Amino acid sequence: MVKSVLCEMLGIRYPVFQGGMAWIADGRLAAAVSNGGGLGIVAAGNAPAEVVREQVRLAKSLTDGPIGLNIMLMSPYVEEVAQVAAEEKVAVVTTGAGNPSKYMELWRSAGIKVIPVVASVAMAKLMTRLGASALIAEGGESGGHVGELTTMVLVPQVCDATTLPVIAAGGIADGRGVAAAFLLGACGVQMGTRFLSAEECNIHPIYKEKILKAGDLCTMVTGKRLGHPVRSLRTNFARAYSKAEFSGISDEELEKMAVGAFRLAVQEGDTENGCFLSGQIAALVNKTEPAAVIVRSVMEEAEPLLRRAAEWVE
Ligand code: TUI
Repeated sequence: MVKSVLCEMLGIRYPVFQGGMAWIADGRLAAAVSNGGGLGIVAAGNAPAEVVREQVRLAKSLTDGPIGLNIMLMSPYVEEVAQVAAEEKVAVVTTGAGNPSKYMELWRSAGIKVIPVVASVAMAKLMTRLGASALIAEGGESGGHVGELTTMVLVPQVCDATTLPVIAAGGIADGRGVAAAFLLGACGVQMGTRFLSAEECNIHPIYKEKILKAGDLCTMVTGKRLGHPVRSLRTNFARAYSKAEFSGISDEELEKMAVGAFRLAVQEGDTENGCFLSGQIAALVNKTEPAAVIVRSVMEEAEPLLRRAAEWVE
């Protein structure tokens, strides 16, 4: 059994978070992960507050384990969703795609553990000062909105910048990734792409198939021109969007191209107009399994690797 301070802090068996994937991480997936001993996280994404509340309540009704809520800070409903987190008293709030400073006190005073995603050392220091309980250091190998740095480079620097527990994310999908993350100084991991293949993950079958079939070079980053780089599968849509970014079209037209693209991927499996968010590690995701099996097996794989780490030294 791998020991981690995160397990005691959160009352979980395995130090494995399921990423707060917008449009994807619903109450059912989150509950399945928490029932498997990890931390299941409902994603607010761009959803209105009442939809988020409903999914949080659904998750809680399906598990006795703790439930997290991921708040996407660029959401038009961010203010209301921040209140829902406090009202529903979720165990953990994670944040993404921005700076959650102005909500920290609201969540902390509701007894919620705040665990923001940080993509830089400066943000790690700020969040430590503002009372975060732990930090998620997410490298640009991840799917969705990405920062500049890779996991290999970001995690040790965040560990040096804080006394808080650090959870590594981006590019982790098996026990090797978990072991590597621990050797970089992390005491937990967050995985998104690996959970896309979970039985309880309610995405369109075409999306799941694409992840299971993906190879090493199957993702690309688009959206840099508008300041929101996003990693997704290299589909016709992603190629066309990328081409448009370097053409003469206006920012407004470019923005219009992406409207509804996450939903079209998740709900319709539309490869012409949908944006299939995925991490670079998709090539290592090859089978569909219950979420609980994923949580347990990555940690069971990591265990002998961490033991063997000592064998490098005479
Ligand atoms: O947030 C994510 N992944 C996401 S969010 C998303 S939805 C979206 N919609 C429209 C445009 C872009 C995204 C899909 N995937 N991961 C966590 C993450 N957070 N990655 C990077 C960051 C981050 C970036 C900058 C966190 C903090 C930050 O600080 C900015 C600042 O104000 O200094």
